Amino acid sequence: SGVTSAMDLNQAWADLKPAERENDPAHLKTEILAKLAYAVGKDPVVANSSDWLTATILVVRDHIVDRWMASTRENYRAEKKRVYYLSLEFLIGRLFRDAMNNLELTSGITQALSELDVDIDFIRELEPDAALGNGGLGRLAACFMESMATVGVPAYGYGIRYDNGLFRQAIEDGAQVEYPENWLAFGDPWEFPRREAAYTIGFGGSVEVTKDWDGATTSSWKPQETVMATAYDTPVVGWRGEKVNTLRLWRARPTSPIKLDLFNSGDHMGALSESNRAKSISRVLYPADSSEAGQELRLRQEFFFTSASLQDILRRHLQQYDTLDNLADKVAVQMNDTHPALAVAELMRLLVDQHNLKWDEAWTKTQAVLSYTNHTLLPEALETWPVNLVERMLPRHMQIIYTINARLLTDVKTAGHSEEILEKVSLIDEHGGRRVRMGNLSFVGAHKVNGVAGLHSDLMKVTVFKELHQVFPDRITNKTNGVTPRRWLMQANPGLTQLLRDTIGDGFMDNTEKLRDLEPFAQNPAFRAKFAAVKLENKTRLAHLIHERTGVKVDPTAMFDIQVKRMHEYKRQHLNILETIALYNAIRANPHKNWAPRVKVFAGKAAASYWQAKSIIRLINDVGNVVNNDSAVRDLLKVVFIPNYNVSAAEVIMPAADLSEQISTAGLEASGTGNMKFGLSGALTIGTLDGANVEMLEHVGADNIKIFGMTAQEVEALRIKGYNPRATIEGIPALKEVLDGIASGIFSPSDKNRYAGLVDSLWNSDHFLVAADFEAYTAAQREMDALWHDQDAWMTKAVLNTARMGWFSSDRTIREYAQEIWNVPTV
Ligand code: T68
Repeated sequence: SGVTSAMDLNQAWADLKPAERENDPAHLKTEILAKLAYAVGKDPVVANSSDWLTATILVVRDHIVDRWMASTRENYRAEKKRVYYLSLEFLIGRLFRDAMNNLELTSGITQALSELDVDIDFIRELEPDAALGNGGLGRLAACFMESMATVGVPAYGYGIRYDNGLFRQAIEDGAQVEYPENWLAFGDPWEFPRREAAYTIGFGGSVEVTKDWDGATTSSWKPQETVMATAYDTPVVGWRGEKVNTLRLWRARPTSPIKLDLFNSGDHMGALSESNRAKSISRVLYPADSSEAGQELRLRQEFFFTSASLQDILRRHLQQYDTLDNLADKVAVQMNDTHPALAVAELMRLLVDQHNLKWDEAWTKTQAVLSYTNHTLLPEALETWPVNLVERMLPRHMQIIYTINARLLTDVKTAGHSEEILEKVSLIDEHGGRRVRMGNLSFVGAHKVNGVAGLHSDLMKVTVFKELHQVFPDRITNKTNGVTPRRWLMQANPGLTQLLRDTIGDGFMDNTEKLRDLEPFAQNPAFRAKFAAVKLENKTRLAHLIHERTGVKVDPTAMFDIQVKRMHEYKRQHLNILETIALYNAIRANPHKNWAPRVKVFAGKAAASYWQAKSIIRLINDVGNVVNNDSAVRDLLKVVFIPNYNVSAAEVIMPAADLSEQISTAGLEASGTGNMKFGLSGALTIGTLDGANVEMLEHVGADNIKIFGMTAQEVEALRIKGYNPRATIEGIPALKEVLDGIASGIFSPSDKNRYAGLVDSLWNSDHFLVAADFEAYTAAQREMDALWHDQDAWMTKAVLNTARMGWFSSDRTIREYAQEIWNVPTV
């Protein structure tokens, strides 16, 4: 090999432009080798794949750190307003490819590694998937963090550094089994522990009231138990690496690790119990989405991270400005759902009890600083806590909530509102055991309250927040969700990204609205062929993953019809699988008709205690078992359930879809974000007029999306009129045949009663109106079959979906929050 002199190397290096210098493979190679030796402690000849990954991540991290410090320094110098995103969930997934892409180091690092005989695609897969979230809400927080860095909003994400993220799902004998997920097993190379950033968090105890010389009273909380919150920081780098923000996650530690007196007296367990009680707060993510956990530990988590974050925010503000007068000019706090709702009471406590502000002044500031995002209208998902639990755990906060409530009710009464309205806006629900309504607390403590799609925001005004909206008509605003195009287009779909760059140039990479330039190419056969080739390549990749994880071989040229998301009855995976069974029956009855070959793909986790959702998972697997082994259907139909759906799986799945299933009961899916990821990669959507599907219809046009079924209005009207599922099912022979088949054990011959509960609930209540939408759904699917046979028409629509999805970038969403809620500039 040619040995270059050090002087030559130095000269070549000096000749490079700064950006090229960073991406220079030779230099990156040196950096990786140095990390391998000095940070990982390995000689290249013995290093394993994980060692190479760690070394490379540490190199990428180094490239972030200078920019991180520069960003932080500049925000401080320019006295910029900071945005704090409080979220109990951040579903970030892997960071390696994301960071590399945003720093534009991908080509340099790929080459450097290849010269070192390391396959980047192999080591990339070794990074654990940080699953500190359940689903859409947590993934939205992650997309927002990346977009805030991209559009130049100085921001901190605040959450909990769970030891165990969302469980790993295995499918055993067709059923979901949960295993702990240990993302920290080998440490997290991205994070920086901040031993100095630690706060005391109190629980329980009592409130002491002291009278001042002038008769004014001061309250002071004397907690009975304290826990330490310590910070771990992860840098979040925006597109093109220009700005870097911070994700700060709190870990719970005992204030005193061990009670030595107890230990010495022989009570070894007792000596550690307090320590375990403290640590348990950041031990595990609650795995239930869209349902209330209702447990004490959950409330402890909520207060723990909210209090630590607010203490940190006030400390940072005071350190810079030495006054709280300008707090609302320099600080915006976004509450992601009601999980951080205690921020309303905690900020009031800190301002009034610790910083001696007058109540009214503190209240004005609190409202000006806080804002709140609602993610669901499902009544069972709206958080409420028993008053006696809050009183016992947070006595001072309960007093503050009572005071806020008393003032609120006085104001509302004075304004002339009725008793009925008073009862609904109250922070306390008095029906059957008194409970604190966290939604109302958040609404009242915030200056803006937003829904996550147009329909959802409209429905908020007439359902959960009807009365509060009457009293505060300017507070509710809409901010339709978005997804980051860096992860969901550039990284997940490199083939399409390259094709787009070759076709319309690079503009779309900085502004996704420029994807519109693609529209004329939808009519261009040569372009459509290339577009179809990319899709086929992505489908082949997914086919491999399916084979690897399920053992089922699928044909990449068949239509990939995909529904991936959390398992929930309102999302109606059962509508999909019932229609699939009907299709199976029809194929068997008429095997030589011109069917469109389909692969039905499902994936998603069910909350461990959600029996009905688990039953649907099992049915999908049982149906797959029968259908996939039935020679009569040949390759016309395959049904697969991919286990352990997570961000990394989504990155393979989204780009490979021909058809995206978004079929929730209208009015129940607040927005959906998977719908956007699919659309961006050119999938056609079959969906109800729900959530952001409504806006997708507006953007892509009615010709390019298949909308079916009842509207939210029709759903409401049907419920009022009285829905009769039995009569509905009796009137649809194909559906009745499907349900009778399931009930007779066709798909579960060893356990004929397995689906009795599921089938009975459809006959007797069918709360999510599966039967009512069944025929419309079937008809829509047959239209998709017909369209599939006309591949030119299909691909034209697919191209137009990609071309018209630019608006759904989370950059657009974040700019709207910045302008209309946070009052911060964007670049
Ligand atoms: C989702 N909500 C909405 N909740 O269902 C979805 N809930 O329509 C929307 O697109 C998304 O939020 C983003 O706005 C959730 O994901 C939860 O995960 C959750 C977790 C804990 C408690 C309640």
